[in-house]
Amino acid sequence: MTPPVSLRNHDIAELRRLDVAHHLAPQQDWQAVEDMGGSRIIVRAEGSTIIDGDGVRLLDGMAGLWCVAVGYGRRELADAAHAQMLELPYYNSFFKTTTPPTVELAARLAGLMGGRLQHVFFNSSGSEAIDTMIRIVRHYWQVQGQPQRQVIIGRVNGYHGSTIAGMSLGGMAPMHAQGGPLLPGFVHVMQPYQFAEGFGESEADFAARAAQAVEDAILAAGPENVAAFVGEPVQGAGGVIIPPAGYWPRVEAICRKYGILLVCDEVICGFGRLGRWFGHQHYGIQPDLITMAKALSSGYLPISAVGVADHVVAAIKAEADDFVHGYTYSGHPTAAAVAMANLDIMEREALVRRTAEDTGPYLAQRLAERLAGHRLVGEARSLGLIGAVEIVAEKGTNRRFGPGGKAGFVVRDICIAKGLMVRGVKDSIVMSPPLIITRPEIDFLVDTIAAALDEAEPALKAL
Ligand code: PXG
Repeated sequence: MTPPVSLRNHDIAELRRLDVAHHLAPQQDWQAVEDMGGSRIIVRAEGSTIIDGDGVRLLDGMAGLWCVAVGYGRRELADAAHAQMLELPYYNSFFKTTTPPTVELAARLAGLMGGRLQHVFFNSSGSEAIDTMIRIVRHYWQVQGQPQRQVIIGRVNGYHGSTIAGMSLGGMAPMHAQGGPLLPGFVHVMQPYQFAEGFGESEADFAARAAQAVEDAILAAGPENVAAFVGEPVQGAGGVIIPPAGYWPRVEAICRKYGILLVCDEVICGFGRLGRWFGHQHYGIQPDLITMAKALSSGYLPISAVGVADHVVAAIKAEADDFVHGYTYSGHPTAAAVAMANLDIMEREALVRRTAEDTGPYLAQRLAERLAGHRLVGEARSLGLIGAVEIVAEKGTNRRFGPGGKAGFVVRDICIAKGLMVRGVKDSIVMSPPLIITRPEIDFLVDTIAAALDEAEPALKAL
């Protein structure tokens, strides 16, 4: 056991009391937090390891919340923020002014996106990026003289943030149930989740069927009314849904056939997660817009962006009027400076190539060796450094323990008790570790999930 680290005089018991009394945590059951006596307080982190107030060390199999690509404790990022704050902590980009890091980051992202995606609009969060993307899409069709194109197609179980627009576009049933009425104009099609919805079907047939759902939705709405299709290259929060081969090229072709904008939400897949700078590059498709956040700054400061293709920007410029949208912190210089330093690290340490050629394949190999054959595992899948383990009641089927989609949470809690932070999503365990994760840490991650599954079996049978 590693000895407890310095607690820097945090009074953890008092913090937990105050947490219950005053802090409303996002996407949580506040009563459940109170019943457990307050949240676990994370006080420190280094590399791929987080450390809580009791000195317990956990391997962070989620990179924070899918974001801390370069790992924790990077002095370089703190130095970048420090230097920029002293020079110019903030200035806006609203009135024909802007700041050096803002422009430098836009140009750098244009280089990483490549192709037609040469323009960048900044925001602070993924949800804000989604709102910006919707505003640009709508404005684009207005200036194109087709203002009736208002329908935006998303997917069931897609996640696009928690603002009203983001959750309306997203397909999270619990969010829809609480957050209604949804904004009008959003339609949801089936997700390309073969394990749950195409079990036993050939991959090619399932890819064709899932893509056909997009075309059917376009035809149902009337192609002349459809503005865009939006999807995560790999659905993250929905449970790491890796689409079957052929799905994305088909969806792209369908969008082109009807002249509909193709949007990839790269908030999780962007910046190396799938082994390329952006997820759409892995699938060989060319979206008209992309959204990005999270690993853009490795979560050290909030910043997000929308990448926009030349032809979309050209159409809006031709209108010669203000695009009346933007946030106080759009292009925040300190956040942009930290993002630049973060990209410096990613490039210097070749984290994208390492994910594609070393750690990503190694994770896939370890999942195959250690988990795919486990009697409680229906499927263990990964792409780059994102993965999921499907928990099943009967090997060789996709039959679950109980109807409530709770198996993932049972196994997750045991993983945490064993020193591994992962997420449960319904009946699966999902992982998205920092891109700096090492092979021994990948071994620990996979071995811990296997041990947790063994230990969970009685509790799973009781579900
Ligand atoms: N798009 C995608 C694809 C996301 O994953 C957002 C947009 C919204 O980003 P912000 O920065 O506004 O949160 C996200 C965020 C989970 C979980 O439970 C995932 C996210 C956020 C919160 C929880 O896995 N992703």
